[in-house]
Amino acid sequence: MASILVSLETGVLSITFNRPDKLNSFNPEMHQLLRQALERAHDEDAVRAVLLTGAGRAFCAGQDLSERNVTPGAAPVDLALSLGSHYNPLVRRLRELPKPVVCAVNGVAAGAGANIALACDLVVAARSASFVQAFSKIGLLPDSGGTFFLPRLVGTARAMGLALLGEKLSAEDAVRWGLIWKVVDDAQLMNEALAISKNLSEGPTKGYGLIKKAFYMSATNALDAQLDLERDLQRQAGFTEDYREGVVAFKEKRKPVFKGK
Ligand code: LHQ
Repeated sequence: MASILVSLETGVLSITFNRPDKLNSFNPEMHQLLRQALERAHDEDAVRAVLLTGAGRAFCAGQDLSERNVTPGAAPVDLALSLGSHYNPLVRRLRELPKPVVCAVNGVAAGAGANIALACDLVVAARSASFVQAFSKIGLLPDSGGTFFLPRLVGTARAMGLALLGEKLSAEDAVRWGLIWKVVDDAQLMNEALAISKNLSEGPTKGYGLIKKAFYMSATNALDAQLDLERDLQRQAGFTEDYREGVVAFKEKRKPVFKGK
């Protein structure tokens, strides 16, 4: 069985982590297949939204620790190599993809698995799901963007508590804290996540890409720079076919038919 399942339906590219017996933890093959799937999402016009989820009871438990040869007395492993070649490019790919990425967190999301979920644009979680910054339990710090996303999403006090204590945060607390978009009953998770993804896949794709860019740049821009950015991106949005269609449809009091152009 492939460690990542990929299917394209009505504009939504569904990507499913598929190592359920290992709680969908990452090995090199999974990184490679995920990279290919996200490149496809980037390159194919038919892909208008991405839906990321996990098979089985977990979303993703981060790095597969059984793959690492960490034993007493063994030579130290350079973890920067793995971050530089796999995790960091993955986080950049998700943030820079000019199409919306929905994450359906179906179960526990731990270590890099939690932060990859947070790198997605819209996170919906099953009520039984949880988020764990497991890193400190093994002597590490949050990676895969965790030290960037967490304080910005929930504030330094809560981010620090999550990182230092490494305790499970329930999906309900995650939504209450503003870490994620929504929590739904377990049985409803995929229906809800698919409905959101389909809705997005029928939207003004180029405009969505510009929304992502503007929000993600606002994390580091001052107001002046952000106002200039909004002006420049709105120029681009105004040149799209979907903008014209949106305005015409509004005037004609009908539902717009966006083509992602
Ligand atoms: C696992 C794993 C796992 C292997 C559960 N690997 N088997 C990347 C590389 C470079 C630099 C450093 O940073 C990184 C990024 C990272 O992600 S580092 C952090 C890696 N992840 C973790 O530390 C999480 C470890 N796992 C856990 O804390 C728990 O298993 C969680 C909270 C995910 C789930 O807890 P439970 O629901 O109580 O399940 P469990 O602990 O009983 O696990 C079930 C099985 O899955 C068990 O195997 P077994 O044979 O005993 O049934 C675990 O060993 C295995 N498993 N995570 N990451």
